[in-house]
Amino acid sequence: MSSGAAAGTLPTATGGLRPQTNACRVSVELSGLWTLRFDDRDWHAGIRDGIPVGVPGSWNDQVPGARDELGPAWYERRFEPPPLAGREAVIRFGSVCYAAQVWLNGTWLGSHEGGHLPFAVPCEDALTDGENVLVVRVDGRLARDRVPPGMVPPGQSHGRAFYPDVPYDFFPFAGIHRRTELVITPKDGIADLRVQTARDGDGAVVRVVADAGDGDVRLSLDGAPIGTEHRVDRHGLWSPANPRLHVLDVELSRGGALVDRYALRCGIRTVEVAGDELLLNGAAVRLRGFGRHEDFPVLGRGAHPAVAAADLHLMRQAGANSFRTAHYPCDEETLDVADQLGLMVIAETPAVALYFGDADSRRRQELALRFLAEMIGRDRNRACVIGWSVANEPRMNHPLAAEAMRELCEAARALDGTRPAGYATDLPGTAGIEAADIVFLNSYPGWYTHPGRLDVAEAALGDTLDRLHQRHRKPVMLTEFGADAMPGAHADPPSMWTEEYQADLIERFLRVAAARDFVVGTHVWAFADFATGQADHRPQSLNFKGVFTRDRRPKLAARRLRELWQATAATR
Ligand code: BDP
Repeated sequence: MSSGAAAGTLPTATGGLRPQTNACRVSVELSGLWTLRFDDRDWHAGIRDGIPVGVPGSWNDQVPGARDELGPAWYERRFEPPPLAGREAVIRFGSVCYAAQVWLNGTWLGSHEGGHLPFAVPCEDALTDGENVLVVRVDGRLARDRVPPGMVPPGQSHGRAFYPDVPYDFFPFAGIHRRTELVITPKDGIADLRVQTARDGDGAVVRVVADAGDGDVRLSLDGAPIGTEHRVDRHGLWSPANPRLHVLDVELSRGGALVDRYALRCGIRTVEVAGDELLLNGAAVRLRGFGRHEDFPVLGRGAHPAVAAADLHLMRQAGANSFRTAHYPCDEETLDVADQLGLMVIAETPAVALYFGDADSRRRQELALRFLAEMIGRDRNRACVIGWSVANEPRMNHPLAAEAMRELCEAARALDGTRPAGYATDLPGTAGIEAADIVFLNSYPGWYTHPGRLDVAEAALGDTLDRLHQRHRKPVMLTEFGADAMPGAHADPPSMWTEEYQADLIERFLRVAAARDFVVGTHVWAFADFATGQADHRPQSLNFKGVFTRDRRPKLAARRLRELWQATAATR
């Protein structure tokens, strides 16, 4: 399992360059009302007697009786395209959960496995001038050979049983979850773009690689021509205090005629791990923020820019400077907001609750590697993304587990040597952590252990952090900690499930972390309450560890965090 070989065989991002509309390119958004059918007859040529359903959105909370439905189901959308004028066309999906098969006018276009990541299928041969019928078969069923896995054998699940039968703590929403676009681009145009930064004194050097075949490529930054290497001084760098974004323009011409153009709005900054510190633009930084699910009433896991903007504004208002996209890559528009507001992001793959040693474990690992490559391919030019989380809470009870985590961390570094990689573990001290650049720790004293004992929990957390650091001698980030709080529940002295208990636990744990220089960040679990399957420990099928309710009303902890975090500088 050499990482070099593994990385070399990984496919590149299948979503391609993010769509945009300009003089050379057209993106037609296909969001809106689609038609849906919940049966598995063959509807690839077009659906009869379907029902209306909103896209993006999960079907589960839109259609009465479909809450636990995971498909397969069929979606249809009719549209008239603008003239192709000799250009290429693809249909690009931002995320379909979990597997998609796509037809246009009865012609097979392609398929994709895995949610939360974009993919594009070429369509110009099937496209007609008039009305076109786009059909997508969506399969959200749970299976052991999928990532994340479902219906796992007893003993391979983290906690208690859920319905639907998932080994992770969030609802397995299904549907077309993000933007779908008809994307028209010039033939042999700009296929890919890579912007890498390296520290140079108190500024940074940017290297731009444009994959554009033959032709003249001209680059400019904020309107001024630049070469493929360009120095930016400290005033031009992106940071939470000054989230400065530049516009990188790429123009491709052949024989003196403009063939293609692409404008990338990007921040320029560097990230390094040095000793026990995480450095942003050469200065030590500590992350303060949340783990955030994409979850909202009615939308399910469907992306909406208003929710993304509202959430990240609330984070900023609380004084947060970062979040983790638990437990899958977030929507691209959310990253736009993060870039603009100066929120640092740990981007996580969909590899949650992996387990090892059965007949499907190599397939799951191949999928985890593929999804990691797709995520890095999509997000590698983002200033806001400052680290990769290659997995969340894998089962470490098999010797292959440590090897798998090593392989994923090494693959992340081979694909992108400019950001630290790690995986979130709830089992400190297990093998495989040495492959991580930062130890990402999920820890729940005061909740799953030491219930009701905040004093004991505080000491236990300090002890875990110290042992972890002594053993691994690298920075530690507390990627999860928290307590469920029922909105409106109060007690004095605080007791479990009350808003006071949650706020006090968070305050104590922030203090424990602040007292240790090697702790480079604290992310409260979670930003907002979120939907789970049904389980004895999940009242109303919700995880109540949110600092905000599912509809984004603040709990006591929101104000407490604001008081604590607003007093903290962005860097130490
Ligand atoms: C952590 C998991 C997270 C859960 C959380 C909890 O990473 O997905 O939601 O526990 O139980 O271990 O609240």
